[in-house]
Amino acid sequence: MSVPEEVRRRVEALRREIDHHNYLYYVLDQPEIPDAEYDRLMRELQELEARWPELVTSDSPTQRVGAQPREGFGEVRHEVPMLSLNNAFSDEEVHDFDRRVRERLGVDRVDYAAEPKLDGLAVSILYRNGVLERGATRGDGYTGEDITPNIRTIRSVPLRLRGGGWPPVLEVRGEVVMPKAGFEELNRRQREKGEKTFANPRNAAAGSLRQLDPRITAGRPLEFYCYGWGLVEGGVLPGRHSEVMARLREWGIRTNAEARVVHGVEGCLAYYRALQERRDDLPYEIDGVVYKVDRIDWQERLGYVARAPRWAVAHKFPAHEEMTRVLDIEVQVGRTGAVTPVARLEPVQVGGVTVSNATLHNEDEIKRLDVRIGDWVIVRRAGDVIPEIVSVVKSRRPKDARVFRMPEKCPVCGSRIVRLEGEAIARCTGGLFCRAQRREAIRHFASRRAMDIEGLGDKLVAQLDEKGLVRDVADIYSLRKEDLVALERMGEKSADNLLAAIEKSKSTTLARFLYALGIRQVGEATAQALAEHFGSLERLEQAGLEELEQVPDVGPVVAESIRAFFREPHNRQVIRRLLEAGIHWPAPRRQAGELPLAGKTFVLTGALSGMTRDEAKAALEERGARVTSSVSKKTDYVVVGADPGSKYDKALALGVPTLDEDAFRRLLEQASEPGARMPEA
Ligand code: 5U1
Repeated sequence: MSVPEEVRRRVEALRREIDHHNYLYYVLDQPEIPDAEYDRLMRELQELEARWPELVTSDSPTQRVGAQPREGFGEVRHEVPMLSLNNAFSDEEVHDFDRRVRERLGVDRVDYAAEPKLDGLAVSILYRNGVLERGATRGDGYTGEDITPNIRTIRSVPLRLRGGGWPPVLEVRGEVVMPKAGFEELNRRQREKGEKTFANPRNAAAGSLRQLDPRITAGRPLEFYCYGWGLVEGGVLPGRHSEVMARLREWGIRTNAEARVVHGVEGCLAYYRALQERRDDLPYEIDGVVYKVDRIDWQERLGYVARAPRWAVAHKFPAHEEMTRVLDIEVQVGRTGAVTPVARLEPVQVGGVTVSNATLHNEDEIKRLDVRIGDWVIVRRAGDVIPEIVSVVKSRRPKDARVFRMPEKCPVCGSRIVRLEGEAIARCTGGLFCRAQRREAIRHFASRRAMDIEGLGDKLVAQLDEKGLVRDVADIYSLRKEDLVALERMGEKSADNLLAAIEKSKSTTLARFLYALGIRQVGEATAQALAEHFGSLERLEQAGLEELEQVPDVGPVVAESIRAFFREPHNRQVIRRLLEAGIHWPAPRRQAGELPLAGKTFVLTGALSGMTRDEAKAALEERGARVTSSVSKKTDYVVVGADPGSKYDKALALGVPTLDEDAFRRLLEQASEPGARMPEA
């Protein structure tokens, strides 16, 4: 039986609709329908194609993972070679680049297309008559590997172009990356399955893309960002790089939202600095920025030298990875008794910061890396996280390199160190008898995101403990001025300041207080969720496992840890003394769902004059709002302070309402009033 006309039409309509939602989701970052609805469309299409196989086409959205594993990769010759970029490592080198460009062109100033340089894998994707025909790696620039089935699994790569007017042959080029969050999640899953983890997102992206079985690639969180083009036949593209990129975007190709046209070398350097500031907040890793002469006729006049264009340069950020030597491996005892091996390193500059220690996490990690004392290692520092050792340079291993052994006794208190079956972490059994655990617990309690006692840092905690003045966190509130001035390096003024900070800390929130207690498994987010759910300490203390597990993110292990904490008489006594000392928080006025900003999502960008970002976030959360880091169509408001970042541009582009500082304050005031509900954005 031939395919009924209405089935044919429905299949085409479904494909158009799914392609449209892919475009909204991956290119514009503006999803319009919930995932469940998307899944329903996809399922309907799959069912129709299963019933009528003659309707299946290679560009159907169902055909991302069709292929079976292959024997090896075929070769692809790049008709237009995939060149590399020259690098600039300083402002001076960028000035030199700009001067050379201007001199060759005989002009005073040049507009550059600037964008992040993603740390991934360069690929070429060829569309013929708007349909994806071939995907290839860069290889040596002239010959790459045919990875078409793998490229097809990447959802941000359209299987066919949108709209019309594209050249019949259009090769786009760009970077395939694994976003940081996806990388962490992949490594977590790999660890759980006992499989190999990846050293960094770039390696993970490369490993995923070079899988012979595209079904494995399909399960990896890869994304594609286009930065240019290669072979173009039978069509005319606009005259500026930035305009071509805008056109590609209209055709459904994802380009980088951070790309800007900047004016002259000053514009380049300002762009570099702004992006460097935000480097750690970006969802993917970047290793610099790229500047390209925007006018294509000027690019053509400048031409190439060796294998790199004269019209572009990569301005690199300081490296996130460096090589150095392991001088020793020691263990550190944390506030929960966790004994963490730490590598003491020959100090090295990594991304502009001197690194002399790197965490080794646990014994299994040391075994996995096979790191020994004396080894040369690659250290990596990304964002605020503690530097890590990525790998060992085995070829440089000295003959006398020593294997690390976990000590049997705690180096601080001499108690036994045990590692329970099934646990990766070894622990000191000394409890609060262990000076390290005691001090860490006090430091944590006083830390900025907990009780926020300014001035109560490492050294002072050590002195207070040594003198026996503070043995547990409740002792902080019995400190007297005469105790303090007797300490080393403590003048009258510092003592007054510290006492004032201690006094100020008494007025807090339940979430901060719970976090400050240092209950195992209860981080900031869980403390917040517990505070929202229970509203009072008494209700939380009395909660059973079942009720605890109803709180978002609280599973059996966390619930048990909370119960164990409150069962312990010593903990209950410390809490009682803290409350007697005057620690208090606002009584719950309403259940979380009834708070005035419940259900509203906010994003903060730029600096507010009267409050820090953490304070603004806390004020919103107290009123029931959610604060997220990226703007989407689902964001209700973007709060815009001085010097806002690209989140502001995105809010404008998506039509998300923005609030300046005054409007934000008014909103907070309104939302403090009893019974207040926020109007719809
Ligand atoms: N963002 C970006 N990365 N990247 C890499 N643009 C860009 N352009 C490149 C390369 C190799 O090359 C062209 C300028 C030829």
